[in-house]
Amino acid sequence: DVMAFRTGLIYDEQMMNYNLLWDYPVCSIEKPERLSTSYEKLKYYGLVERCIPLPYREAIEEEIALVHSLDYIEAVKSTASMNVDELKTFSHKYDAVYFHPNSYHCAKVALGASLQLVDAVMLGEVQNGMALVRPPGHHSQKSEACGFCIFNNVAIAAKYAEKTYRTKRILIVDWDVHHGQGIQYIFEEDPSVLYFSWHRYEEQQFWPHLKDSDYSAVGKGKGVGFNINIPWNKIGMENADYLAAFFYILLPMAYEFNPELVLVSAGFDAVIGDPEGEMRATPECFAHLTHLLMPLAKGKLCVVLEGGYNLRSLSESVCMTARVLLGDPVPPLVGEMVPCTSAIESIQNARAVHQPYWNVLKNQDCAFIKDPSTIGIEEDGSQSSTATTAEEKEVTTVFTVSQGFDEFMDSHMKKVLVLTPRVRTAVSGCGEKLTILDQCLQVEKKKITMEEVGILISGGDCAELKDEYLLLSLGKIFPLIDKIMKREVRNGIAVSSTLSSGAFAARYSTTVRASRVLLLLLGETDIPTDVKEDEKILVVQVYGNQVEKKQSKYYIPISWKKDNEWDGDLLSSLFEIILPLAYGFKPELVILAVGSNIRIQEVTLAHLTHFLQVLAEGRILVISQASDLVETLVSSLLGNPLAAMSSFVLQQENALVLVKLRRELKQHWKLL
Ligand code: Q9C
Ligand code: ZN
Repeated sequence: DVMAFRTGLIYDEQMMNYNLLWDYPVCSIEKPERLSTSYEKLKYYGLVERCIPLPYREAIEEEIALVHSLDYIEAVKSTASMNVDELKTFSHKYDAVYFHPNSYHCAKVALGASLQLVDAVMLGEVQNGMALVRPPGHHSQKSEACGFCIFNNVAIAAKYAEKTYRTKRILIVDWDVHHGQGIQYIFEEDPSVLYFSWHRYEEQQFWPHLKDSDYSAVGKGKGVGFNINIPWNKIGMENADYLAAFFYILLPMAYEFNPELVLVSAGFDAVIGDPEGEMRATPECFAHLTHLLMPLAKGKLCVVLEGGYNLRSLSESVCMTARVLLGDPVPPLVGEMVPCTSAIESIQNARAVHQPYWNVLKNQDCAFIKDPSTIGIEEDGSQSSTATTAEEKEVTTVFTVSQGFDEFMDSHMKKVLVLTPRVRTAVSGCGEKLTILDQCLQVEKKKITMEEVGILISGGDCAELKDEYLLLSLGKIFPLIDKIMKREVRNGIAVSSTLSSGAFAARYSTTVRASRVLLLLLGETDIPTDVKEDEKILVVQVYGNQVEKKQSKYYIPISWKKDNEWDGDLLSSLFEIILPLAYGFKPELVILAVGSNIRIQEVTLAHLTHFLQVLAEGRILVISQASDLVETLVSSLLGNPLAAMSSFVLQQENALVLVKLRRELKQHWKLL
């Protein structure tokens, strides 16, 4: 099975061979067990054997010098022969870092491991991968160690990729809870690297206390617009806050940027239980974040460990990330999916400050909120009305880190660990003899009668039922839904001559234990009133012509003003409306029905299909009206890497449609 072996893993026990040799509480949390515990847990979940082990190596001086000064490299080298007193004196020249005689060697291995991962991904030996390394890197600077970091692994990896593979655009996503100021400083004048970081900030009260960490630091000179900071001014940020940052900032900008490689500065100190971050993301949040990054850069994704100091939170989150890299389904998120006021403020301010540099933000609501330096700019009252404050949030669990935390994690992980159906994709009556269909399970059609269908949609206009093509389509679709809901397969696809089969499919799903179904229709068709009003079915219909359709709570039409080439518009509406809505709705099945006469490129549909798999543990049924889309759609359902989109534009007229729609939706829905 090709797909099972696509993720590289680098780990070596050598990187555990250094530790703190004197009493220095500031640094005591950065200990060798961080690595061993993570690796043990990967073994425990059977993930190590599913990855391709990649060999580590020591980085050479020339590579270190891609970022660091020769003087600094010499200074670090000299620590290898220091005694404890000398090490202590040397360490205290820097902020929050310690050296050990083996630190220099380990720092070279951590960097070498990161570079090996970049090589394997860039050469196509693996699709993606993870490097479990210490010391971490993102705080270290040209001539400075800082915050447990000695060499800047991820920054050097980016420079190395540019030099070795002529990579022109690299996205660095820093999801560590601290600001990777080292990475920011290295690339702030460089437009070839888009750096994104969220971090605990508390109006500069939190370490490293830099004004440079605020959202106003957008890059300098040629690099202006290529540095994105999201400062968290409150502790206790949750899954919804992190997802909101991805949907409203990172994903739109990353699509416009169109990277050729994605590097993740993957600290896991924003997870619940971490003593440094004091945030409340749960481990499966990182499964979601990983899945959301996978469509970029044709799936070239390198995850490099940074921080993470609660061994349980760290190791569970590492496993969540690895599982999704391997293509496993994304576990559901628990809890109410509403970001807090403070998070919205930070996100909105980051959008506002970046608006001049990014087309995708140009025609959107991007006013600053409560920014003392921009007197005269009004607060966006509509935004804050849907949000809760951190205190208002329903606190589902109360524990102290020492007491009850493991019980919390045990029960939590039990709830979210999903069993993967053995078969990924089922197909029914997809006609053509495509080789890709050999990787799928072929499902037998059933004979469906008018009576069976008649009871699904009651009342009035069932003229459709006279259409024997509809019955034939449903004969393919219903068995697929049965198999998906019985967890025999993860997802499925059928060709249907009529788009209205989507509504019948959704209705049928609710009779076979799907309590909530998201039905996303692309194209024109009439939807029966009782499906539109069914609170178990959230219908979103996106189409290109300007037919007025009446919106209601469970029926959301998105009608573009400009009806050609709405590829970028569709993905924007996905990020900023459809996914935020869906996260709140928590569907147990997603049905995507794709009409044949829509003017959307195949590659865009593949991206859409990938993103929708972040919901409902990947349970998705795709109905395609056109049989020539099957190959692309199946490939996305199978979890294959996606081609890059040829362009990503949110058209001005259509941006206005989204702005208006968001305002209206807030009446009914607490949006992410
Ligand atoms: N009062 C990483 O997560 N804390 N580094 C210093 C000083 C340092 C974190 C507190 C935290 C460094 C990679
Ligand atoms: Zn950190």
